[in-house]
Amino acid sequence: MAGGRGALIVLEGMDRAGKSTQSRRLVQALQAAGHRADLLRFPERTTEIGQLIGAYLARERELEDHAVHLLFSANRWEHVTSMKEKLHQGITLVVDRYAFSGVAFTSAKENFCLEWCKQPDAGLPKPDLILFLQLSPEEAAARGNFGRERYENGPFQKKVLQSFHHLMNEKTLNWKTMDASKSIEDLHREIKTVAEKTMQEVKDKPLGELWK
Ligand code: ADP
Ligand code: FDM
Ligand code: MG
Repeated sequence: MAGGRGALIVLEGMDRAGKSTQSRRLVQALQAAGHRADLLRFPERTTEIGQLIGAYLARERELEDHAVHLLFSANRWEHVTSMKEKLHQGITLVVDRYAFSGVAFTSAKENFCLEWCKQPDAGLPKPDLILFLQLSPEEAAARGNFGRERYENGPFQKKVLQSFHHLMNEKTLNWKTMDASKSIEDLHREIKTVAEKTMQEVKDKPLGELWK
């Protein structure tokens, strides 16, 4: 592979931490610097599965909790072939939420354990870097009120955050916690620096498998 593979870089964090802003900004900056980079987000609401998820999140339809968990995972699996192709062509993928959101949100529900939640995503392309954008609930609230989507309420988000902390304890994954209270530009510069370092480090390394 001339030039090596692209890096798989995931942004995670609580609602309004700046994941979507920073992932867009990072892709723009990488492209402007001459790298090949693409933006992905999960859920990817444009596919048939994604439309079902979108309707569930908008509260337009009900789905059983296990079933919707598997749909979120299936929505990632349906993109795996194209993700691997791009990575192997040397394109870096910046992903706005991934399996960690999947596990954190479902395991915040009653009667779901972390292990069951992780299983459907085991074997997905393993991120080379996971940036956790950390922001207090108070600072997040200052960025605007919750919208009307499912899961957008304080008590549930608190449980989600606890689940994220469990996942971040896994040392086989390259988590980096970023202070998301910084300005958009300052945070962007930090993110771009760690992203470019990771891209350099992994270009000749094989892509891993998540949770395997
Ligand atoms: P997320 O995708 O994590 O929910 P967004 O990127 O959509 O978050 O940002 C949520 C809101 O906060 C948007 O209105 C965005 O413009 C604003 N925002 C994002 N990052 C910052 C920041 N570093 N400082 C202040 N406001 C921000
Ligand atoms: N979400 C996201 C899940 O519950 N499971 C998942 O696997 C993923 C990727 O969907 F509430 C939740 C998290 C959030 C919602 O919102 C997606 P955004 O604003 O599109 O990120
Ligand atoms: Mg977002």
